[in-house]
Amino acid sequence: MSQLFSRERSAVAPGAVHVPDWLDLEEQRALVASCRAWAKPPAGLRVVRTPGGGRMTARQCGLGWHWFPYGYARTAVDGDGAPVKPMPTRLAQLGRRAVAAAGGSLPAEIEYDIALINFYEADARMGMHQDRDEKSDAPVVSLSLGDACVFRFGNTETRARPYVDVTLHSGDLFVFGGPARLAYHGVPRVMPGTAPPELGLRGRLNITLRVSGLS
Ligand SMILES: O=C(O)CCC(=O)C(=O)O
Repeated sequence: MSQLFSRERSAVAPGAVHVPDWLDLEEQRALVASCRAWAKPPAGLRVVRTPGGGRMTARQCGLGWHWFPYGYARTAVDGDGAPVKPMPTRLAQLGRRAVAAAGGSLPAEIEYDIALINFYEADARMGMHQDRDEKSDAPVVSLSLGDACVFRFGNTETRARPYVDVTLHSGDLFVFGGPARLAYHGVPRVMPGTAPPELGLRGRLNITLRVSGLS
């Protein structure tokens, strides 16, 4: 990505690390192609409805486990009911490499077994929330593809300030674990038209890797 200042890796909060440009263009292309396949039915991208009657503007599907508000299932219980697609070994390995790249390590017996794929069109966003439906405190690994976005990373107590806004670009890695594992976070804004043209993607994809702690 060409820009005036190079983007540096940064510790956004204790336990939260942003690694810009972690995925090269070939890796990004391969992940976008896979996301296109994962997004298809059965158990493909769906609109997520919340118990209060709202609907999330980012569409989502899962691999390994299906997340719904607020739990995990092996089938798309709030979608077409189909069995969730399996967690690819290469994503589990990517999660482990991501933790290492962020300066951490994952015990050998722990494996990433959930991938949530979020697709954001220009006006989609995600409200401040905690990732708290897992039974494991392993770090959350987040990969960005396509349009850049503002990623808001806050504190563990409240959705409100203090928080930090970080611009995530295509290929960026963000990992949060340890004292930051239950920090509130969200995506207040996507920046339409900022995806690398070579990627052939309009919009933003986010792949979030998690350890379920479920059997
Ligand atoms: O799209 C992102 O970067 C954040 C996704 C997220 O917070 C989630 O899936 O829980």
